[in-house]
Amino acid sequence: MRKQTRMEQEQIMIGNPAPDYEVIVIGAGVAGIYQIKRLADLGIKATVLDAAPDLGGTWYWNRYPGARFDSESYTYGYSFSKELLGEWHWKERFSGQPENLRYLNHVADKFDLRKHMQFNCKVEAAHFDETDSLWRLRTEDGRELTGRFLIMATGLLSIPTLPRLEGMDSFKGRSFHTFYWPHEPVELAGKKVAVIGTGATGIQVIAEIADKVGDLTVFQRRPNWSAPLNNGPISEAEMAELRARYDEIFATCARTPGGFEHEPDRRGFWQVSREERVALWDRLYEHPGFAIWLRNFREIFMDDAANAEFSAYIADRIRRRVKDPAIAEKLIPRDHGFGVQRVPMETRYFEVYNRDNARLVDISETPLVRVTESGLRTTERDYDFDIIVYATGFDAITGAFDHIDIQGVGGEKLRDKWKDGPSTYLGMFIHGFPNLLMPAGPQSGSASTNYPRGIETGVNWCTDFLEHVWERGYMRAEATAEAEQRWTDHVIQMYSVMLMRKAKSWFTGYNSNIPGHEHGRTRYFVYNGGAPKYVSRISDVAAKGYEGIVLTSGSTPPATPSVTGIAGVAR
Ligand code: NA7
Repeated sequence: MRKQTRMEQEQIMIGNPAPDYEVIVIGAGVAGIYQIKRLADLGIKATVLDAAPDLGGTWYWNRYPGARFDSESYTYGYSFSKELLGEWHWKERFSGQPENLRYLNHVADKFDLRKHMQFNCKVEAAHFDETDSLWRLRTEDGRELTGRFLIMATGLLSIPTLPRLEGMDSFKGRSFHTFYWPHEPVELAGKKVAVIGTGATGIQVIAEIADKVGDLTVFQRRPNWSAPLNNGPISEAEMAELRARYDEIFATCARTPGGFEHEPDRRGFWQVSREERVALWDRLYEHPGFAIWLRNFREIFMDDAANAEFSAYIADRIRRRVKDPAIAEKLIPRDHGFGVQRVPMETRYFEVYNRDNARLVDISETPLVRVTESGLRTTERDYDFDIIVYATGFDAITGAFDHIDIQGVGGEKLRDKWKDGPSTYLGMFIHGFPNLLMPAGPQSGSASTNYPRGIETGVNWCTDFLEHVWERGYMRAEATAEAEQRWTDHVIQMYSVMLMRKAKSWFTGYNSNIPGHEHGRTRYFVYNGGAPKYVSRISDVAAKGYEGIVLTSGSTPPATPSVTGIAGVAR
């Protein structure tokens, strides 16, 4: 048993152990920043812990060239403050990492939030204390903190994963995962650079550095469907127009399944002629952002034949852009259709392969064998490099949870409970882990939609929930097993109609670099019902007095829930 700290002993002696904080938030990214803003406004004693040296989460870490939003900048920013909306000028339609990080810092400074944040503070363990109904956290530097509520704002893609290749430590040049791209400028001119991975990250970094390096070699295991981002600057005048439309923009985002300004074409794929379909696609190919994905016919996501026709259209686009027909064919995915994996948006990506200094190595044909002192070896030959860039993805969605020793009631470990995939109630609660909230958790609406829009929804809901709890003097909140089962079943059932259920993608939990995450062992990570339905579900739960959640005043829950009903979780 863990030895009690002096403070704990004193608290127990006075008979009313008070936690250090009413709320501890883990993660100072987009979600954590807004969460602490809401809590600070309420005057709640709360803190944010983050392992990084500063705030920003995703935008603190991912400093690789080309890192930028695929969401329209003005739909990515927070909507909670008119003053903030009025003063911030997004310089590009799809803003890059440096500006994004500046924005988050501006928000934190404007609302004086830094004083509530602790950096270089890596949480190693979080154990629920059933006697005192609070969370006991231990940080890497040996500190212990207690909080009545624990809010996980740890991000969807915050644990990068590397290939498991022999010799990775032996390489004499520089190598890094894109997530850990160095903070100081990396000299690329004249350098021989390898990029492994052609997901959203690889596609961004490859296109950005191709004309800056001496020589670029891309190691591609599977191509991804990708289409032009069509980025551009936002002038002062355009920004003024956008500001005037903010209410309308956010109202549209709230109405659309993806939480973007993009609304699906509801005419019906098979109800319009082939010529009309192609006319739409020609327009969408030139349209900025995810339009090609989200303004398209909805059948693309569910109907194999519709998806195949559209995929063939995009394949032709790729053939038109890549001069060498053999390379073009290698860049066209064969194992999945367009849009069933997360669609990376690109800026002159396909043209990279027309350059004299760039080459594509198809490692599905000639797999990587090992890393050598001077570069990479495939089954065919050795390659020499100065820099190896791993754009190899993340232990997505649940990775950040698995990296903390989270223990709930009876010492149950969350990583054991979620061994084969997450199960949650509303993507916000976990049965057996009382007083733990996830404003943008697995199986919530945020992961599959415009993330900050989902985050604001989740944070607002969680904050309202906590106010409900505090106003009534409850100490403990836990989702019932039944509520969690029904929600998880609902999430699983929604996958069954989506083509994406078959995808080898982080949306289904696939990651070849993590044992147990092989393709076919589907993890039901995201709520696929779209933002409006998700909001309607969680609002309904709140309106019904937070049904599915047992709220109790004392430390130990009663045998029969005293407050909220546990039957009839809204479906
Ligand atoms: P992704 O989308 O998971 O892509 C990872 C890429 O790395 C993908 O092409 C993988 O090929 C490749 N990969 C991974 N491991 C290996 C090994 N061991 N050998 C060769 N190639 C490998 O991650 P991203 O960072 O690009 O994007 C993640 C999200 O960030 C993105 O969706 C946005 O929301 C932002 P595979 O497909 O597995 O054959």
